[in-house]
Amino acid sequence: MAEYLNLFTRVQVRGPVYAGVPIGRDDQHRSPQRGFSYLMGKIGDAQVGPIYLGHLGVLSLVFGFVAFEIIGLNMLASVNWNPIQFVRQLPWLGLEPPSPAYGLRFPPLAHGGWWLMAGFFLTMSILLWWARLYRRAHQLGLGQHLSWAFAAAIWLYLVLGFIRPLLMGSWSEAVPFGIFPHLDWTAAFSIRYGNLFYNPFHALSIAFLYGSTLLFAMHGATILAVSRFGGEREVEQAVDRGTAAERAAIFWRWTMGFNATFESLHRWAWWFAALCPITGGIGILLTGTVVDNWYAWAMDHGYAPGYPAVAPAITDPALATGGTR
Ligand code: 07D
Ligand code: 07D
Repeated sequence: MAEYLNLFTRVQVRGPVYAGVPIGRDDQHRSPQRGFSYLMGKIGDAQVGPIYLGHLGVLSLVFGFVAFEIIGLNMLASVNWNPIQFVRQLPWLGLEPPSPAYGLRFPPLAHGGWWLMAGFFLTMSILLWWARLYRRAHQLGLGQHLSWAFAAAIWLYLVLGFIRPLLMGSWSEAVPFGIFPHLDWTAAFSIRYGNLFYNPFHALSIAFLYGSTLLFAMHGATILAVSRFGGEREVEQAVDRGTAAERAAIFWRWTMGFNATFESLHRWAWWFAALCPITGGIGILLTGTVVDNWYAWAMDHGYAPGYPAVAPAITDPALATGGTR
């Protein structure tokens, strides 16, 4: 028996190449390429392919490619079509949304029109990919847990780039495309709305983000630790506990008095992961629409301490008129 006392994959299962369960008339969409890769086998299944490319997959890739091209060519144009500068400056290059003057109108291409088009194609690509997940899971008789989890991430993405800008009446509120430009937007957004740390939904989102990493580490470690007793047969152990499940459960009861089950652990993981962007999206949606300054809001609600009476009353700088605006 292979010893499981290590962190790297030791076992590579290799049978004849398996095309997957027959799925009727859609079988033709499976690519003929399939084979084994030793390196892939080190981190996952050694069999690579066949990949299924139905209409949704192909369409999604085409839309994604168009978005990628629009963004890339705009970035290249911004360095005067100089390929060397393009590579050198890539992390700093961006494609910005229209300025506030355009509101929700379609601006000239060079003034945000390209951004709007890229956003449209990227969104179509992501939604088509979602539909692809849904259809593939359905055809294999799986539950829809993956597609709904992905939908949670898409919710945050849509809030950031579409729903909130619509509510604010301006595309200029949306996120630019680009590595550092989107980080600059994130930092500026936090400052503009009075420090996102005081947004309780940002806090919830962080708790689920950190919680996800903790749960993932605990789960991965537990299963590896009991795999020498057959614990990696998780689903079997969920309905018919063996010594692996018992030992894992006792370990956690010993160390923290409570244990998840082989089944419930996966529900914990699913909800922590999904709630991260779900709560995050709520937090972003409220920002600027319902709450203008999270720090002022937090002081009003006893979530942050108010300034002592010696200091002048706090006014939201964003509401000031004249020079500061
Ligand atoms: C590991 C799965 C693989 C996915 C990868 C991402 C692209 C972008 C496009 C150059 C965990 C592929 C990257 C397709 C290329 C162009 C135009 C997932 C894994 C490897 N961010 N963000 C990153 C996106 C937002 C923030 C990295 C996307 C919000 C911070 C990468 C979106 C805010 C930091 C990236 C998005 C925000 C990052 C690594 C969409 C608030 C970092 C991502 C569509 C949520 C980190 C330089 C990663 C970094 C980082 C992609 C949205 C904040 C480029 C696609 C607007 C603070 N983000 N992000 O590994 O290193 O994810 O930045 O909404 O520190 Mg971001
Ligand atoms: C981005 C969902 C969309 C992605 C999709 C995937 C492709 C293609 C290609 C594979 C990630 C699209 C895929 C296009 C892939 C290939 C090849 C999910 C996304 C559909 N924050 N913050 C969060 C922390 C601060 C700010 C969430 C920590 C500061 C803003 C998270 C800290 C300021 C926003 C989080 C911190 C600030 C956030 C994101 C610490 C900056 C958001 C959760 C320790 C100065 C977002 C409510 C997530 C949000 C968000 C963590 C600090 C700004 C929990 C740990 C105070 C503007 N922050 N943050 O799932 O939801 O993202 O806020 O300081 O919008 Mg924050």
